[in-house]
Amino acid sequence: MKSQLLVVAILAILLAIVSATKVRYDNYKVFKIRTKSLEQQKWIENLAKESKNFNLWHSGKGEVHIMVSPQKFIQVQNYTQTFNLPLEVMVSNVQSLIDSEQISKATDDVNAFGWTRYYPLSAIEAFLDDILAKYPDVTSHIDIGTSYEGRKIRGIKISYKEGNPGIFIESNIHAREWITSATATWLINELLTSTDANVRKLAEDHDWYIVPVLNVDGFAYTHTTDRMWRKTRQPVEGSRCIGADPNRNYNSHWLESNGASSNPCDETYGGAYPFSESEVKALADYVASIKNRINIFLAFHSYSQVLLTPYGWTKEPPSNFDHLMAVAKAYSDAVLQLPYKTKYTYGATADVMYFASGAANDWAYSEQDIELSYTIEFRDTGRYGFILPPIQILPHCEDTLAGLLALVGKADELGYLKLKYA
Ligand code: 0X9
Ligand code: ZN
Ligand code: ZN
Repeated sequence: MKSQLLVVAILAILLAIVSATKVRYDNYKVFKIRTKSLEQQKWIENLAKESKNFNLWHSGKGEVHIMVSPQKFIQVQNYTQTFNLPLEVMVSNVQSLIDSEQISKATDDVNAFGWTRYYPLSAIEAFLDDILAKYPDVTSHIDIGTSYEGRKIRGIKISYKEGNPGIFIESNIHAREWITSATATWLINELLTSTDANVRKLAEDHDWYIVPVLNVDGFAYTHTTDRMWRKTRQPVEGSRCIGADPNRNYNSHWLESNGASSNPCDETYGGAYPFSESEVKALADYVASIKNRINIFLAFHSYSQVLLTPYGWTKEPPSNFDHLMAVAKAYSDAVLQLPYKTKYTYGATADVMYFASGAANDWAYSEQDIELSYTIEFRDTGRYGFILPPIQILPHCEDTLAGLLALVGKADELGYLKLKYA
């Protein structure tokens, strides 16, 4: 009996040690490299596939951001020197960024949800419960489903009346993109509490379906273990690597045009088959069940400050590309009006960024007939990247609200908010 207790105690201690061990990024740098050709962009992307020492933060036309361990600085420098590519240090020590992101934790109360810091999943869930209890007449809980590790994926519907057009927001599908769920929760609160006439109309004349954290397992993991985790947490059969890129796992031109990887160790691994990730499957099933009620689909991501239209898997423009661009322009113009002067660009994913197949917004557009469908990459453009300082959360949320007001206004003007169901 005694020895059994001892075993349990030892196991508990071991577990505590394992879970307390956080991945550290001491002296890791993020380099901004200006590339002159697609070949060079690809070379750096390929380098990033060796995931221990490299991690791709951003890749776009003419510019790649790559996180590099100190041992590999020389390799990157050699390459950029050989091809005479401008190299800039964007982040000089990733760990100190992560550390300063945590500082506000000490001073702020987890339970007083105030958007002055980033909160763990439990606090976000408590926030949702609070909102549901406070506004029972206009909010309802959406049970999206269950994650691989058994967490609940929660959503909220805000509806003030019958017969509204619908807006669906998928957020934090990529685990490390914390600003997305901070924004989604802020938006929920704003739609319910704002007294601004324009915001009241935005809130009350549309049905809102918001999933603040879709990749719940990955999100939890970024809090407990590895701040830079992107994928899901489902082990891959026959591989030592864990997780798939959930934004390559939707059943829409899955794994086509090199827009995703079939290597489980890659950051853009598309999964073993479409919808192999339970979080993605759950979201897709839910959206499919209400697709007639959805006029606009938005996927919240970071970073780069860009609105991405379909498609990600082909450079062929979608049929209503002009409208998609006009609506994106409205968002961008409105954000630029604010004192923060945040610049959002816009364009088709495959054009302005890279090929991405099996992504949520393409799936919503092509397979669910939701004709206004965007990936929005939030702040910033690389100064802090994924580790956007908490002090920027509220200003960024204001940006987003101004953008959404304009986006929805333009969508209405162009006739996209008509009811699709009788
Ligand atoms: O690569 C992605 O999944 C998104 N960028 S991120 O840096 N947040 O990972 C962009 C996806 C855009 N996809 C389509 N419009 N198809
Ligand atoms: Zn296809
Ligand atoms: Zn993302």
